[in-house]
Amino acid sequence: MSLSSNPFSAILTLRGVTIWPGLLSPAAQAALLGELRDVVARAPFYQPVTPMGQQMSVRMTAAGRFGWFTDRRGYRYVDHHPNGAAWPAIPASVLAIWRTVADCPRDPESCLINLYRGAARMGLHQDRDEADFTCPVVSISLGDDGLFRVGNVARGGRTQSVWLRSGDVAVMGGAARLAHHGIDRIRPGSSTLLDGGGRINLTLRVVT
Ligand code: MD3
Ligand code: FE
Repeated sequence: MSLSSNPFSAILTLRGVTIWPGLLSPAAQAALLGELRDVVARAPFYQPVTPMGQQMSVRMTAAGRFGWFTDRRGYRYVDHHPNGAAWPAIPASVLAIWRTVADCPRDPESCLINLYRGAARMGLHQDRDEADFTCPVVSISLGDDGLFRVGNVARGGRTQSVWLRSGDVAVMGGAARLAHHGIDRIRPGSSTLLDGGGRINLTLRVVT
């Protein structure tokens, strides 16, 4: 997949999170979406349930060796979809993005695929279900704009927000790897990329 012609023009740093606005050209976004359609055909979006028994507003699926999963038994990584099938492989174009931005000798073992529609949101949390925090987390945004909030490693304190737009890639490494973060809301109708609207976020992680 071809990335945008001049990806180095406008890198933004927010509390240690490096954002590459528009790293993926519209053509690259469309190609990526085509690969995701094949993944989702084999591993359909499902509605996760928290350990407290609440349905999450975000729908999820995954690719790679592991998918992040939650149900009443807790948060964890599992090697299969709730339908029993192994997760599909991470698409080659997604691995290419990781290798461009992650500055990590390892490839990601997990690509969580989050779908936000309507009032879906994700509250402030840390990503800490992984055994190794030395590689960054990489996030790829597709579709409608999402209001991303990032705070501190410790709970509480000030936060800062930025709209992530379709084609943006965010890298959370170093001290930012364990920062609290979340998605307050999406802006419905801000993109025509996805059939049926909404926002897809790919979150790439080394797990083991
Ligand atoms: C900042 N997803 O699935 S990705 C998640 O857009 C998650 O769906 C959000 O947070 C989404 O866990 C945000 C951006 C992101 C991911 C990991 C981070 C930002 C981060 C880790 C540390 C700091
Ligand atoms: Fe997260």
